[in-house]
Amino acid sequence: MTRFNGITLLRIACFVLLAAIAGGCNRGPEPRKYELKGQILAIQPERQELLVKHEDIAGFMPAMTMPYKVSDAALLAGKEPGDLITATLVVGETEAHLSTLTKTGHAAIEVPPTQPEVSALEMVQEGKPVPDAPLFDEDGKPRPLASYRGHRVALTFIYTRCPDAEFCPLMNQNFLAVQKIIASTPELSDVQLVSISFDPEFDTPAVLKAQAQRLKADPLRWHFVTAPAAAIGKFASLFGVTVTSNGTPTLIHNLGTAVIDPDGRLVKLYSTNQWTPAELVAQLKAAPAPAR
Ligand SMILES: [Cu+2]
Repeated sequence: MTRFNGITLLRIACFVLLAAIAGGCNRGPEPRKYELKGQILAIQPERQELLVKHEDIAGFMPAMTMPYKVSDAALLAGKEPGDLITATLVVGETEAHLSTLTKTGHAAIEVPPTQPEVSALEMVQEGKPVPDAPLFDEDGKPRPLASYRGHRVALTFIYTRCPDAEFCPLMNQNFLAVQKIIASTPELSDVQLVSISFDPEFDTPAVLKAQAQRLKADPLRWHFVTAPAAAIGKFASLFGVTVTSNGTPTLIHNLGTAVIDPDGRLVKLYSTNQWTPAELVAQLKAAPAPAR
């Protein structure tokens, strides 16, 4: 069941992430409009807000679950959780809302709704600084994201108990392959790999250290880190990664892998497992090398 949910999430998320997640370059006064297709998971009439699991929004955001305001409370009339919808998403400089909302059908909700802890506009954007996070490493030592400034960084989100070979174990194998490539590529000697667990209760520093050793992570290049439970969910949400517990050790989650430049700006975000070690290395090479 959980595996099914995981795969469903992946399928939903399995669209090409377009170059600009949110047009940091689109600074014009004209709001941008996008067609959105998805399913209502929850409605909060008092906030004029819907939680929508939506498909890829071409040019704006990969498939994910996000809260959206509606421009007019009347749009919510007759809508209920499970409804399949099409909508017009209007994105201004400081706010985003749905200006039309049409019910096209109804289906059972497959995945229990998880409210992301950030809004669409807070998501990391290519070319923009990635917010800091109070990470700590396999020795329990503070390793905030900001401490990686001056390095090109590839980070990904995992948890050590993940049973689904196509998810976290694949991210681990991919990072291992990237580690091998950078070890033999002098121009990438500054690169740091960071695997961030979103399961800090189980993934204590000792557990993370064992995982790092099992995977032969080079302590100079690849760290397994996490953050306090109160901070990790929000940080993961910034990358579109949401995590749902169903009461078992297995977590339902999606994926997020990012390349960050030496100034702490996002270069590239992959929101599925559809990337190869060679592609990630190419993104690292494309990022500016740190000043020496
Ligand atoms: Cu996983």
